[in-house]
Amino acid sequence: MASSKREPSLGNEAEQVKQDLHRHYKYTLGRFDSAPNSPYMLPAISYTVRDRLMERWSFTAEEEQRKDTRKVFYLSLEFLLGRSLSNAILNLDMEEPARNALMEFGCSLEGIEEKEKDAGLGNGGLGRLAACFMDSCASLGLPVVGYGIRYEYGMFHQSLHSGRQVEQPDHWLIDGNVWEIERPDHTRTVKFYGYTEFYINDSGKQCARWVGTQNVLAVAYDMPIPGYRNNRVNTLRLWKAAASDEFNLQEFNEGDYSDAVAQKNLAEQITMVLYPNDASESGKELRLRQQYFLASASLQDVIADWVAKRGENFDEFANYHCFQLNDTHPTLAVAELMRLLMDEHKLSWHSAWDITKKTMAYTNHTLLPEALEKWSVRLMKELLPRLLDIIYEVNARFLAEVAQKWPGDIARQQRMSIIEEGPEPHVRMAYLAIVGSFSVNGVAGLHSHLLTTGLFRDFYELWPKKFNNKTNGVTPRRWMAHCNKGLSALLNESIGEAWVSDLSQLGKLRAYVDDASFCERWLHIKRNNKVRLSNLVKQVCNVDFDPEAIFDVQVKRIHEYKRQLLNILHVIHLYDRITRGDVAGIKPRCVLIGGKAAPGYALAKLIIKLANNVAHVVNSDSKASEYLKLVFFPNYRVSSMEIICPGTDLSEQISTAGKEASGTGNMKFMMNGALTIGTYDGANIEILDAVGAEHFFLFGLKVEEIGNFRIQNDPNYLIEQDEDLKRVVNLLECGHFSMFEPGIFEPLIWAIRNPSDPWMTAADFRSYVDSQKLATAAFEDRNGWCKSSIINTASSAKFSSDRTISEYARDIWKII
Ligand code: 26Q
Repeated sequence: MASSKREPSLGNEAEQVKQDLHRHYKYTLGRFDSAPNSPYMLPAISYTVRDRLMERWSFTAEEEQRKDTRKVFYLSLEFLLGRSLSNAILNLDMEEPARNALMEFGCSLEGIEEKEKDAGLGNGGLGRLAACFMDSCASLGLPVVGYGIRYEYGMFHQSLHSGRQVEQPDHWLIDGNVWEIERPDHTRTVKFYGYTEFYINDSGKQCARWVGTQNVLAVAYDMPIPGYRNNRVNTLRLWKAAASDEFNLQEFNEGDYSDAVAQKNLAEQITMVLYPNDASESGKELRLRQQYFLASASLQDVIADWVAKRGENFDEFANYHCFQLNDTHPTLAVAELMRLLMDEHKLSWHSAWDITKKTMAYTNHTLLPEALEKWSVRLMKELLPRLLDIIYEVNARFLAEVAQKWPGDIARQQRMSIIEEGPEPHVRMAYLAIVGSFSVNGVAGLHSHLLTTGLFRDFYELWPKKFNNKTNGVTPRRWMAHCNKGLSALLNESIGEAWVSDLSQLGKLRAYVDDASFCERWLHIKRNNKVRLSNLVKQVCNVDFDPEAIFDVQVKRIHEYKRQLLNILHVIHLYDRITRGDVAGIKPRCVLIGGKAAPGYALAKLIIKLANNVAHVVNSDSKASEYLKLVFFPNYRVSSMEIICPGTDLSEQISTAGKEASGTGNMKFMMNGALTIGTYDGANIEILDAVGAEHFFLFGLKVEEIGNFRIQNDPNYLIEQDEDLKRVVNLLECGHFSMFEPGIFEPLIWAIRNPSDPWMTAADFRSYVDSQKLATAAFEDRNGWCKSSIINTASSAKFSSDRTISEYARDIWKII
């Protein structure tokens, strides 16, 4: 483990921690009582922990200054951090002293920790991946800085009204945020609108500058990212938009006060809210402003740092910097770096392009062609005219290269052009990212393969060496050590404590699979975690989950391709069998579904409504509820996953093959000893490979099979042929789950019956139900299941984000 040499003076001695807690409560927060329920205990303990972070943070900063090494900048519109206190306590090894100090106030550590609001600055997988990566970079001692946006409102709060999703604002900063430090001295100015002016400089060279702009300030807020017990603290810098005084003053002098205020609002809107779409929502100007705001502020920040140290000499710049683009969202960085280097720092096109191509790296997270980002040329011309000039020039030079390689192949030039021509021309952001980067990676083996053979095939033919795979991972600190204390204790005792920062140690667990007393303890821990989850389900859904039943869980964003609908069809099928009295082989099962739908995604919202209606019918049927429970768990977020994944037996990873780029929830469940029921898709394939087919419930069509199947696929025929499916669809059609709102599920029925069903719901139904039967039977064999559970955890080493980050660091970033 990489560690900083200097020893921090602020220690974890019980007495010192107690004193600090008292001091912060009284002097920092001005509280003179000591009520156990005081809302100020959370900030008081947070400040106490933060003091210890601060010292290590300053060491890391000092070391970085001194060492002057190559650095990586992870650019992402999303960092889905969740809670910080419990994470900092774990990574700083402060659990005991923190617990004891709080006890003096009559508080429990867990009770205080769960009062912290999640930092929900992301939609789902991509945002949480960025957070796991930050944890791994700090834990591996790597010089990586995260750059993102400090949204005033994070991912919306989901509540349910009559079973329908209602979005409410997530004002996560309302009680203040102990985990950020404002750095007004790092404020940057970001330009919008205006026009390009060409001029001849003193040495007679033609230059361009962007003038007549409206400027917005970017104010830096830094969040500490502690490494795991290595005295290192990295930085996540989040930008907040503020109006520039200069602009206000000008308006004010012209006597238009209200216009000035309106302008201020317009500026501050930029970082007001996270867009809650996890597939691209096209065309929203504010979203484009967010993207440019992040790209420009971050690059200016990095360049200012360089100039302060090295002056205006950029010869070595590319050797010292690498920018990792988290999907296309920050891709304007390609054009912005060109602009800054040419217009502001007077480099030639040639030198600027050389630097850009050597420093930018792009990660793709989607295979859905409709989710590839595009921005209209018209909008870009208005908002970012100088960047559009640059994009056109990049494209012209790129197409010349294409023409040289494939002379006369006009179709190919059109296909590969960064500009999609048509009545309304668009900029294809993924193409800009590929052309401007030295590395393009997918996030799981299959995904990377499908990128080079499908979506980006032309580019792969041109530059095969640019393309690579980096299979995702998740941090074992949050997703095992923190969220599963029972399992952690057992692991520490049996295989030692090193696994937390070296997950390959988990392999040693295989030696215990036939150890009966170990198995008993394993099952006991799982049972405790299931009781904890049952209590949560009781509290938020008022439904009783029996910890003896199999806990069958699907939590993730609601999407057609993720096929929550298929899961619900299976529940309906079980319900149908039980109510008909056909209970042979049916065993108690508790099904939990959770996740948010994009506010504008009607069908996804209808799936939530169906889950709730089916839940209501099943849970209130005396016969069915003996065997079967279903809940739709509201407001699924990072902190709920921390309780859900340790309590899960069966992890649902049932996307249509070829659609889920990787998945990361699948990895969290596996680490915590759940078995997967899943398709041959994304990282499931690698999970299956690691764990072995006997410990995984594989079902469904594979990518290669889907292509052929689609041609002759007729869901209506399949429904006719399959008695079980027919009955399920009949129950839906006869309004059994929509008694009071007849017909509301028509669009979902149509989706199942749709002859061109893109999600293969009917096609995979039979094999899904059969696979579920196998899972039920397997669960009945308590010891066999326990063995599989242990083997799942034991085989999960590959899915540590430490492994993923080591690969990025070695292959792309070249920093180890
Ligand atoms: C884009 C433009 C405008 C508005 C919103 C967006 C937008 C926002 C978020 C588009 C996509 C996202 C998020 C995508 C995402 O989370 N993808 C998931 O990434 C995971 C990490 O690599 C993978 O494991 C999942 O398979 C993938 O779905």
